[in-house]
Amino acid sequence: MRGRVGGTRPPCREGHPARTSGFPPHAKILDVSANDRPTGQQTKQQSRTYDSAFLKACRREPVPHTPVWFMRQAGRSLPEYLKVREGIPMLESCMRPELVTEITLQPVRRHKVDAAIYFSDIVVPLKAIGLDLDIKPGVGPVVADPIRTRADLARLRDLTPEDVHYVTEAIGMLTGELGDTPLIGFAGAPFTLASYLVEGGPSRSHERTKAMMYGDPQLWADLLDRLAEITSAFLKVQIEAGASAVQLFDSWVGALAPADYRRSVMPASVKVFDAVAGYGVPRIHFGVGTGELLGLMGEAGADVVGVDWRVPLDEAARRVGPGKALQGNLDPAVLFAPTEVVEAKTDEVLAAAKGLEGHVFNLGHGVMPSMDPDALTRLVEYVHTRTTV
Ligand code: 1CP
Repeated sequence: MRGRVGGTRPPCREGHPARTSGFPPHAKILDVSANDRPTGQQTKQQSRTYDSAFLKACRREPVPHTPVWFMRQAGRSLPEYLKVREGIPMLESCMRPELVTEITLQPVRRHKVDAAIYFSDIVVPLKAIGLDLDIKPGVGPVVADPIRTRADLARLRDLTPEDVHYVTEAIGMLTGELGDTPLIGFAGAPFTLASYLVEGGPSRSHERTKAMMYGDPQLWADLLDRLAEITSAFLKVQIEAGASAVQLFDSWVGALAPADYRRSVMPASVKVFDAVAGYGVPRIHFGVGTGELLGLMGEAGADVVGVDWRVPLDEAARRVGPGKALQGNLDPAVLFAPTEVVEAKTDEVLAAAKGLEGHVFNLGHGVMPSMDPDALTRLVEYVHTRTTV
């Protein structure tokens, strides 16, 4: 099933369990394995945020100004983030709803971005199904026992809403606080998750991952299919709880040639996008260094294709084709240059975005820990000022 984002406004589904109170009882959470929400029905939060600039841009409708948010805006450079995180390990902080709510709101309060992104990490659902992994400061996700054989696949069981009850709780709290600012839910795409699971941690060349993909295509396909199931279930939890859009991060898939992407990765990503198509919330797809894959990543089922800084947006639009919005794409490193340079480079991005059907302004990848938060605040204001109609 392919969903369509746009068109007439779907009805609000009142009395949805996740919306009846700020703290939905776990027992009443819908079975996320069944795609039981009829196409186009919305939670109250999705309805409340429907007319936001961010969701309009995703739907390729006219906007009052170009909406802005930043990947990795939650956490990283903010002093108020470092303060609330003090002494709390990363994964534990993802499981504390009050803390998640606070960290998610911090960049919205400070920078006045047009969307919030849920504070979590792509490995949270894997931890939730019982894998022994941790996020090591300064390193990233590290898996104690990597997945490398058919027998290892048995450790990847289905994800249930109860496994991530803290996500439903946190989104319930968040949507009360966010008002008409949309919340973006997210997950890691099957390839990027597999790269951590197979390598056992961050990797530059993804050699073990590619060795499995090329050397044992059936095991690889089964691994990606398992991860697609888990990822779909995780995204459904977030949408059911009130996320107004979702982003699938395939951060490291730019390591692949288009033919290998199409053959060995795309079917699993298609499965994830199809699983959430019926909700009618925009689906964003992003990876780094994916200039050669942009068309295929759109084809996988995205409504919005994220572009890193290497391909100008007008050229990206040609590669993606009609019927999709684009997100991006200022080089994050530009933020370390003087304000006049940031503004000039931002103008270049906005000029390249002029003819797009829909544009969400973002960096070409995430906020870096050493970035000056004030430079980000100024950037949001600049994009808003330059694009207000
Ligand atoms: O202790 C800490 O503060 C650890 C730093 C940190 C943070 C703040 C990590 C470790 N993850 C996060 C949060 C996080 N991760 C968010 C929060 C929401 C936001 O503001 O965007 C998101 C969306 C992610 C997603 C994520 N994690 C991705 C995909 C996005 C991307 O940047 O490409 C990836 C690849 C990860 C893995 C990961 N987690 C953390 C690190 C340092 C890494 C990368 C490691 C590597 O280089 O492989």
